[in-house]
Amino acid sequence: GYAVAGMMLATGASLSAQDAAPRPTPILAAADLRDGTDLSGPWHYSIDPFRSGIAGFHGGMPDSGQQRWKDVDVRAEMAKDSRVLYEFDLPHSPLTSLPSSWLTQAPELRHYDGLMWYQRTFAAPAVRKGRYFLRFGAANYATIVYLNGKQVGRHEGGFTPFAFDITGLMRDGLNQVTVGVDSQATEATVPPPVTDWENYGGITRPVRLIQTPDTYVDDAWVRLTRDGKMAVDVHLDGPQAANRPVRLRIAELGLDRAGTTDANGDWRATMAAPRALVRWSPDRPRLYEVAVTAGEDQWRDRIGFRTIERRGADILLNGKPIFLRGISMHEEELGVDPTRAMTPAASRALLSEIKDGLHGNFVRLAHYPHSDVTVRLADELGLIVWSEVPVYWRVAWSNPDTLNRARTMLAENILRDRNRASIAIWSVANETPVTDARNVFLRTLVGDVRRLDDTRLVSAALLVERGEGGDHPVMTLADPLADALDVMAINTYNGWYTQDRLTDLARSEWRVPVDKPLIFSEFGADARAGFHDPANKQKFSEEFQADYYRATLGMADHVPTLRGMSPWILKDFRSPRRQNPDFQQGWNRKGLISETGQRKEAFGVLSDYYGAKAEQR
Ligand code: GCB
Repeated sequence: GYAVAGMMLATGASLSAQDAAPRPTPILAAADLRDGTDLSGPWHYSIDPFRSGIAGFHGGMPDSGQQRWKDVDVRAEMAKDSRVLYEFDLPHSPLTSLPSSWLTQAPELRHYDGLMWYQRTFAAPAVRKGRYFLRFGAANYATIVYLNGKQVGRHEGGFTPFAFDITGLMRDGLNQVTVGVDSQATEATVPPPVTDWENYGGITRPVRLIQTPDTYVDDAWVRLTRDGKMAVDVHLDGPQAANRPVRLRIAELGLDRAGTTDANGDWRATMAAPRALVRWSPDRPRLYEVAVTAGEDQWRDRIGFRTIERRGADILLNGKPIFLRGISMHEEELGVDPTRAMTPAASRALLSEIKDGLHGNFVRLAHYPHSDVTVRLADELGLIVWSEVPVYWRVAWSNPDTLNRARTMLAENILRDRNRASIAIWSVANETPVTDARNVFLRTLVGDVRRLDDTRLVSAALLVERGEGGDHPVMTLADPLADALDVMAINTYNGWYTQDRLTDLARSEWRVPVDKPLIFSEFGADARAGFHDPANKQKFSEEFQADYYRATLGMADHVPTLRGMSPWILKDFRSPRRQNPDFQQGWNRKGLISETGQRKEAFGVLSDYYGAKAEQR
């Protein structure tokens, strides 16, 4: 599709040197807390399965009658002049409500995978001053944006934010925004076409018009360093970014520090952490109002402060060893017809099941960056987060464009979220078979993480080799990438995808490097909520799943370096590859709760286990 040709570096990210992590522009850190106009609500939509609005059928520019972004009154022009032809008319096309995936917007779109056009108008502020950005929380997968008939930019990647400066293209009165979103994955995209989740095409997170002064705080990162100092990095953008006075304030802590940006608009400072600082932890998720001022601009965020490190096989939070009592989740809300639009309420319903229901302190946000709504809520509720990019299964390891895509989305993810205390682990990949090309690719991503954020741990969910030890399975981690990681993570499904008897699992032998923490980033078994089979405990019964959890937790207890787990998965989620008509009906049923929130028996097994572990501390 058009998604691939010429779409790389769509954010304007520069990859000048191979060793520099790409830096998307603008960053607009903490954009969700900036003043702006929410463009959520009704938008017109129109399908374009042959991408006629992107290229003519013989290549080149589309015919003028197919140029969807045109700012024309189709009806009036055709009525006036009988030679005029338009084969679209977005302002008279049906309406739907954004954000949401188109899969739920009309029954005939349930399996649509391709290019979709969206359009709406908004009124310019009566008095315009400073700069205006059009900021998308996420659009899946490749996006092209026009304002008043002119292209403002493109972006690739379904789960990270992007923004365009539209100051110069805005006009008085009504402005027309047209957005083409193409959901189709190819061998070269990230993720590639085959995954185990629904590909929710469309604009799945809010679109906002954000106003800033001409020179504004584009990025600010305030954190504790590994040795417990307070550090700040600020980047200004605009005509007066250089040699500009800036100020960091955390009023509740009496912190007030002034500085001056350098010629590039950067200010960096390190200082002693204030005495009164209460460190963020799952038990006490304290957040502070942080302000950075520069000229007319006032940047703010709510930030928690903590340290996270590895010492030998231990993970230390604020200097103390911690066990991660977690679970994995997809970005998919409860209900029979989810559309991947995470409202605060939808996110809270899921995270509170982890925190209160399971006695958890950890969540793996699989398999891509989740909404900022969810990450902020994890900050607030006190859940430690594993955040990852969709480098999943069979990626085109040797394709430099694919690598650039992955690097750009990783950078966008980290730059959006590195002020979130909840995030402890950045993961660069999931279940990727070992090859030389893959090792080079993933080591590049690990290097990028370390350059962008030296305060967190790096991991990847790895594959493990299964062998026989006579009467017990022998699981060996022989992945050369393990060297590059702080935390090793393994997905294990013995007893579900293998013929192992659950009663043998506890005797499994784990051969893993002993000098680093290990996490079970996944284990799980399907069960259809309400299907009981106490006598035979066949697969898909609640009893089988509960037994599987007991057995796997028993196995986990015998792995000396295990420091946490995020079983698969909190909630049943849509997956087109799961078509057992009796039990799955298009859903991966490994949830501990069903799609409507019904708890399965295994929920109680894990809840009891975590409850007891939480007491042990
Ligand atoms: C895995 C994948 C996850 C799948 C899960 C499953 O290992 O990482 O995305 O959904 O297994 O259910 O098979």
